Amino acid sequence: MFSAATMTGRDVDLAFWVITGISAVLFAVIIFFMLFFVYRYHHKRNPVASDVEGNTTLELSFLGISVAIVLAMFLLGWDGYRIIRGQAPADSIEVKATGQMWLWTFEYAGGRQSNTLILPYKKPVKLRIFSNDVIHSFYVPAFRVKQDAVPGSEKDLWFTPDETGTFDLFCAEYCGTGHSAMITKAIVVGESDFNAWLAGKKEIGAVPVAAKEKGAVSGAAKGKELYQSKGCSACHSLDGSQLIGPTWKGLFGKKENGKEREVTVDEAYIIKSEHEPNADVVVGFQPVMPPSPMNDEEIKAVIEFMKTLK
Ligand SMILES: [Cu+2]
Repeated sequence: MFSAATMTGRDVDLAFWVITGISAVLFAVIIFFMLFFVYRYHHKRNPVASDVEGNTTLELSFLGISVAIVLAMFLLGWDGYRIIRGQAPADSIEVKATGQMWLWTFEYAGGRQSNTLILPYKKPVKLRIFSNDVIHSFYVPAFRVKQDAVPGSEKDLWFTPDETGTFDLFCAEYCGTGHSAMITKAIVVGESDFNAWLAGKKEIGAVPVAAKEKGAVSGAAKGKELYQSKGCSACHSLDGSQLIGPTWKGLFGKKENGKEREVTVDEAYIIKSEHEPNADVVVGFQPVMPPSPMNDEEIKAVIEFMKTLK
C-alpha cells in the first residue's frame, strides 16, 4: 500500500490500522472461544446440556468494553475527519477542479489551466470542485481524499501534500463509457518549480493547454493540445487502435457508414459531430459522446490536426 502523502492522510492511516488491529484481536478472541466451547461442551465431555445462568458483572463489563472500543474508533476517525472536512487554512492556494465526461481540468489563480494537478510541496491546497455534466468524484488515493463533483453545486476539499512526486488522480464515480479514461496525475513539486510553472515559465507533466496568448501556434499544433486537454484522447486514439470512438488516424476524408447513410468525414461532418455528437454516429459505435466544450475556432484547429494523421 502507498504511504500517505499528506499529513491528514496519516491520520486516516492511523485510524485505519487501529480499527483493523482491533478487528483482528476481536476476531482472534471470538474464534478462540468458539473453538473452546465446541471442545469443552462436546457431547462426549458434556453429555447433559448445562444450564448456564446469567452473570450480571460479566454482561455489564462486556457492554462497557464494547462501548469503549467503538467510541475509541469513532473518536480516532472523528479527529482526522473534522480537520479534513473543516475550513481550509487561510494561506491555502485555491484551485478550481472541474470534472466532465471524461477528463479533469484544473484552473489556478492567474488563469493557468492544466489537466494534471500540479501542486506545491507543503502548502495547503483548497480545491473547489465542480462538474459540467454528471456526478464525478475527485480521488487521489495517496492523499487519502475523495470528494464527489456534483453538477450545479460547489464542493470543497483541502489537504497539504507533504511528499513530492507523482500520484494517481482519478474519477471514483462511474460516469459513463469513458469513466476509466478519466485518470490523470497529481504532481507535487517544490515551491519555486511550482511558481515557475504557474507563471508559464516551466512545463511539468502532460501537454499544456493552449494558453490564450499563444496565438502564434499553428492550427495543427493547437489542435493536438486540444486533443489532450479537451478529453478527446479518452475515446479516440491516434495510432489506429480502437477505443470507445473511431481512431483519428486516417479518419479525415474517409467514407463511413452512418446510421442512415454513408457519410464522408469532412469539415462539415466533424463540426456537426462536435455540436451534435449523436446525430450521425458511425455504425459500430455507441452514441455516447458528450457535446464538445470547444468553440468553432478550436474545432477548426482540431480538424487541422486530424488532417495531419494520415
Ligand atoms: Cu467521472
